[in-house]
Amino acid sequence: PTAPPLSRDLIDSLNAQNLAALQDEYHSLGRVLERRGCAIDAIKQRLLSFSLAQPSWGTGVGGTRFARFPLAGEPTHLNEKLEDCAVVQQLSRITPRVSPHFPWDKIGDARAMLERATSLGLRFDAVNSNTFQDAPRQALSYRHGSLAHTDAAVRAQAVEHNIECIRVGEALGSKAITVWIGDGTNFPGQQSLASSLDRYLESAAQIYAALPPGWSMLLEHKLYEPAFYSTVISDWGSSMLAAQQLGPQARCLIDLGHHAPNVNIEQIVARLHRFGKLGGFHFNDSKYGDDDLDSGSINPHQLFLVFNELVEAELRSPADFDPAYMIDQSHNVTDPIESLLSSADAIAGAYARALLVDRAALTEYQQGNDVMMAFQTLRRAYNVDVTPIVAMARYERGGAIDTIAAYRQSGWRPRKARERRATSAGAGIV
Ligand code: AOS
Ligand code: ZN
Ligand code: ZN
Ligand code: ZN
Repeated sequence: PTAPPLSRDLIDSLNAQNLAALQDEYHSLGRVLERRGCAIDAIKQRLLSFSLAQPSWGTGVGGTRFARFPLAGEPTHLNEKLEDCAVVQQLSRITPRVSPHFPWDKIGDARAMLERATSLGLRFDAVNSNTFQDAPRQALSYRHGSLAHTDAAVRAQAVEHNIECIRVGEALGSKAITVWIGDGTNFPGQQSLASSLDRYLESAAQIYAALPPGWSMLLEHKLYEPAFYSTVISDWGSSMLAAQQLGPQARCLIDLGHHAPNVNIEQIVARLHRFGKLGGFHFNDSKYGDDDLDSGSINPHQLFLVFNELVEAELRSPADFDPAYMIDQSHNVTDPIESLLSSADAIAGAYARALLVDRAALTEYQQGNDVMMAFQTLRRAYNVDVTPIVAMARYERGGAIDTIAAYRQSGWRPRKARERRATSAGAGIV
């Protein structure tokens, strides 16, 4: 039996107030799209099968290396994080899975945790290992690296942790492990750039060998931070070569914030898919680096172009198209639930816009080198306000038409502020 956290009556009564306006806007947009030969219901239908994972760590307030400002009522452990994810899911209806992070999330009895998630209407997505910091009472330190460490004993410990994550993930019903490492250097000469990659490949192969059938190993590249001169898996090229060497179950994960400024990420999407290595995404937005700001808040056009490539990739080869979508953000100054709701909406909106692109016309313009009309074909889709389609799909799935308003009316956070213990300013920095 599933018991979602918010009152159904509240959502229904707020939806009742918003429904007439939504229907009016949906039908009016429907007429606009019909004149372009596009059926709004078909777009909505595609949205009905679109979903994203939430990061367990995204439910807590994030911070920077300078400070973290706790929020009264934020979750303090996985049980409470799941509750908050369930709130997001109940309102948005496109975030039914949660991606846990070990050892940040203490699982205890995995079967009980799975039951708890199921009772809240949630499932578990990719497990995340953590060898970028030392856990309390850990035997050997990751100060100078983990999977690529010079000392074989440290590498073995890091491999072991990843394998443990896979085992816990199996019990949780997960199907993938995401591996992001902090390994790299701060000084030229600090490490051999060649040997550190060799060591990584050797360790990664041991993790790969422990993958159950049907599982994926997602390699997440990142060009800097915490290492500031070089990182071992710095870019999609390194990630791709590693994934190719590891085998078919290894694929690449793109965190939108993990590239140098102005890198053409949509092209990376097309490249990875072309070679069967597009594993998944960590959605967020950024202005300068791995800022982990809310999806679509800074550069919604880039998000649209990424989805444009995704829609194209799926059309090209539907059989091997199965990227894992997840939000990976640090909510430092907002209520994390509101950021997750807003981001889920932005991501679904980018997808909806990409679905509006007239593919046949685009191909024709591209083929005929009609540069301006090819561009206009994308522009026309991007310019559409898709809010009514996204909201109608959400409503039909049982969610709230206005998610943030419903969340605020529910009084969830003030209630949790009375129930949950306070967190500290130093803890839980992501
Ligand atoms: C780190 O920069 C990466 O984005 C990882 O995905 C990381 O594990 C996650 O953000 C939690 O810190
Ligand atoms: Zn990430
Ligand atoms: Zn990151
Ligand atoms: Zn990021």
